[in-house]
Amino acid sequence: MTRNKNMAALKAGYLFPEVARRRRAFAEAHPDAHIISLGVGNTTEPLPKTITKGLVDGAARLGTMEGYVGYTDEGFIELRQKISEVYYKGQFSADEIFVSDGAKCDIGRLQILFGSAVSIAVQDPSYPVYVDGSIIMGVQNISFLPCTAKNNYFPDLSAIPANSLVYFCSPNNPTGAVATKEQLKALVDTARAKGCIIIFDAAYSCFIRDASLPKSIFEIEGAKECAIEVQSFSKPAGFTGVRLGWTVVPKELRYTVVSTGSTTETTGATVHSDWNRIMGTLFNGASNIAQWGGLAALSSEGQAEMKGLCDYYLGNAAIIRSTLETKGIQCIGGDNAPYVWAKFPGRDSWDVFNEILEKCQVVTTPGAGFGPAGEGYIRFSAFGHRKDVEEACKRLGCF
Ligand code: PGU
Repeated sequence: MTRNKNMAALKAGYLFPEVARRRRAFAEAHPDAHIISLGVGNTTEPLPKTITKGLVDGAARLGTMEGYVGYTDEGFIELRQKISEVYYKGQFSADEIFVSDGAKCDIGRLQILFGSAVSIAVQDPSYPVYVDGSIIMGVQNISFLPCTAKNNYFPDLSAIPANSLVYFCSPNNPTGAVATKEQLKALVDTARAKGCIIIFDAAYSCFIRDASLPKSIFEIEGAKECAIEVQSFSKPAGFTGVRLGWTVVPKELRYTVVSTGSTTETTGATVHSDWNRIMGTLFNGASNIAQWGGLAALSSEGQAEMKGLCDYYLGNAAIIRSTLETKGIQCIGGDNAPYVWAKFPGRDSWDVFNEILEKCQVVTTPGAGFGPAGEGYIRFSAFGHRKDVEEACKRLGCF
């Protein structure tokens, strides 16, 4: 039996297990150290009351004759309708919303939809799953679109190859930058003109506090013809371990190619019908208990609880950012996102990661793990108990 040869094309291990490996090695060498993690973006606060009740009641229903349900296919209809109403002003029918076990899992399955011959374009830096997942699929043509201080963290759209799959994450992981409506409009117009499809990752939309900033690609006219959106309950509802998310695939979305200025539809099949086929074949629905939790999260009390959780983490982010800025370290993010992106000019980001771990016993994430343009940066995650974040900041103050 031979190995999937694409595995050998991956540069290194997945970023976060590598961070965890270094943390473990440090802990073994320093058994008395109290290590604080501002590394992986993992929620830490307990589930709020209404959301917990939704899960508990859901589990109890499964123990009754009237309440029992088995496979739920693409998700409970009520949940799909509620998602459309709460997040998209009802502009999607329930069958355009596919409930999933999380955004990361759907990003992996979406790659199957487009196969290995596709060219992809990604923001650089960005969530490593876009590139690593594509490499595992056998994708060879990858365009990195630098997003740095020089371009105000928005890529040069002219560098997007025609007919490519474009990954776009806003608020961005790791920089925390959020694209404006005008910028997303330009992205949508470019995608339509060049025959591209956008996979828009909105996993952090709940952290957007500036009301002028878009929370979904579907706030932009024309997006239904060129975009898929992945979303998650992980960060707003604390469902990183419960697992629940969704993907919106509009029925208007078509496979098209553009060459010498003209657009041709490549097949009668819609992306929606293919996604239905893939999900029906490879996925058996999200946990029904998680879905009842999701429904509770979308009730008005649940929405207030989700906002409370996000505000808590944004409070942490503000503390981290002001600590770093007081030290004269240039930062962005943390205001509409749970990550602070800090600049260490001319430094190797793994070296800075090691230095912070050794001097402060604080775990971070090195920018280079998010793409070539991340070199020289460190990502600080705002997910943590307040007292740990305060303690970490005290230590960061003196490194
Ligand atoms: N999309 C983005 C942009 C993310 O940053 C993350 C989590 C996800 C999706 C995952 O969403 P789920 O719905 O929970 O599947 N990123 C974290 C956790 C690390 C990881 O490997 O997912 C982070 O620290 O970047």
